[in-house]
Amino acid sequence: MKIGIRWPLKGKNLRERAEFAHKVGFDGIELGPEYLSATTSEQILKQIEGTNLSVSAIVGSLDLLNPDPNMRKNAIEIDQRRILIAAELGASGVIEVPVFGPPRFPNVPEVISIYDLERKLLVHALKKLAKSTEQTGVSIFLEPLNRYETHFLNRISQAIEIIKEVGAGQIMILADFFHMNIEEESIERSLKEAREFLGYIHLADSNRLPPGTGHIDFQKAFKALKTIGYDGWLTFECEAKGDVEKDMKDARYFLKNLWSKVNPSSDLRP
Ligand code: LER
Ligand code: MN
Repeated sequence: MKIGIRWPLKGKNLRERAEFAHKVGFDGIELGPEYLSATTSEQILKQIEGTNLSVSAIVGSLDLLNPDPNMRKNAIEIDQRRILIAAELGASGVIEVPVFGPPRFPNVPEVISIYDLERKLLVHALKKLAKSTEQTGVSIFLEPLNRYETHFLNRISQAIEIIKEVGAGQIMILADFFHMNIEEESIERSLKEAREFLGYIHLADSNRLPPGTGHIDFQKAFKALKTIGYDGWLTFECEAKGDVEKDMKDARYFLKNLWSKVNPSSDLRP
């Protein structure tokens, strides 16, 4: 079981945050754009040196469905560079949320729905990125978000459809338990359906607080992950309830315990 963290972290800069993540017992750290724009891979690796942390994944352009064609082209180029950066960092993939918020394209329902237009544009962009994923072994992780954060990609089944339509490269799914709790009929069933495309996981409870503090049934979800043989990252993306260090230690231990219950042979490092 590889547990990573995106937030919450303590510390002002990457070095301090990496030291915090290591101290709490995490295996990896996920990097957002705040770390990626003005820094080289070498500088990033230097900052986490000695902490034993891996970079689990990095964030992509988040702009593949910009209505401006020049911006879309630019977003693809950013992602091609991010895939190379991910390879240099040893990260498993580049996270893509195709669009946040409401639709930004004009509605022409006589010809095509906004969803179909966006889907076709996304498939076009992903086909271009597929080559870079094949050359590097780094995946693109498509992340469905709940309906209050995006109008477009809300459910795992939609991501599967898009990936099948691309039909090339390592385009995988990022399953975020917080969003799944809102959008999926059953977290376990959707994880099983995603089986061959499931590349990465974001963990939070139903309330965006640390796992174990809401009403998601993590034991059932972990059983589903065991059934499909998932061995990728489980990365925290939640808010702290009180003291960040204590909350992260408790939640990490809660998950390790559950994991060892469903995988009796796994180690339980406190
Ligand atoms: C936003 O809610 C989220 O889950 C992030 O992973 C998006 O990048
Ligand atoms: Mn997420």
